[in-house]
Amino acid sequence: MEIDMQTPDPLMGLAFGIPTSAGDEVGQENGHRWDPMDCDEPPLPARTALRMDCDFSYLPDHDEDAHFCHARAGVVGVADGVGGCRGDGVDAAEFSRGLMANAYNAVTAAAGSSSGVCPYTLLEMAYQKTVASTRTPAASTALVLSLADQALRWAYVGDSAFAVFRRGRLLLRALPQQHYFNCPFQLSAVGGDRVKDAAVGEFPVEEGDVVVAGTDGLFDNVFDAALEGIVQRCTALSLTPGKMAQAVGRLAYDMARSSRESPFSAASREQQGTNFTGGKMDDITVIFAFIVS
Ligand SMILES: [Mn+2]
Repeated sequence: MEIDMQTPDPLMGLAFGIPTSAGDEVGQENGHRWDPMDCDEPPLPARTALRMDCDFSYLPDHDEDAHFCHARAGVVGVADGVGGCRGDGVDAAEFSRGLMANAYNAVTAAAGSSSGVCPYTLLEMAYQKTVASTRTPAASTALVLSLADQALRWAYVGDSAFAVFRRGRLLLRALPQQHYFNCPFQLSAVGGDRVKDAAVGEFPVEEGDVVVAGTDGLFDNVFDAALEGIVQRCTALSLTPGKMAQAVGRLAYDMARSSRESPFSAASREQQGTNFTGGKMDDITVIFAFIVS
């Protein structure tokens, strides 16, 4: 099976040996707002030039996630086409793919400029270009992360999220934006939420930090503590970002198909009073970005 072939050997069988309880004492970040103009300020002079080494795993279910990794520019993006408009001749992936393609093209065009990419500006530009080129009623979440010298900056709308690990411990976790259970904030050409609703912020990173970004196919299936555990194991094995992404993608894939408690079932019980257990079948996008010097 393809999924088995792409799981790193040392990690086969580990998926269910990892604790799945919620973590504690973790910084949660709902994106304190910054004035988008801040992005025009040059970043602080770098003590040590940091860069990003990134790779991904994508395990499609209905194939409506989209993403990009641009290591040289230090920018990653994740988007999740919202399935509510699937059918009726609507391609629910059209807006997510448009956002990521337009963002990636802009990053490529700007690569080499020294000031770093502003995630909010990039998301706004990608949104405007996508709206100008499509009339689809499809909608999408979106997350853009960028490394500007010593700072990781972000802008996101919805429940595509990220986490930062330092020396194996979860340090920062983006909180999803949702209107109600299983209904994330979403961008579309025909109304809905706006880029100005994005959670934005920045956080000082160090060499050795590990950034994990993904769609709800990851974060609704893998508890933070389990993610922390697998990051520690992968780090001990000196795995590459790509192999780590595959290992975490495999964990999310197995959790989605299990009857075990998941973040999704826990939220379903807490927010809706259901007694559902098990994971969430969904596209799974996982990006690992190592902060290196
Ligand atoms: Mn999803």
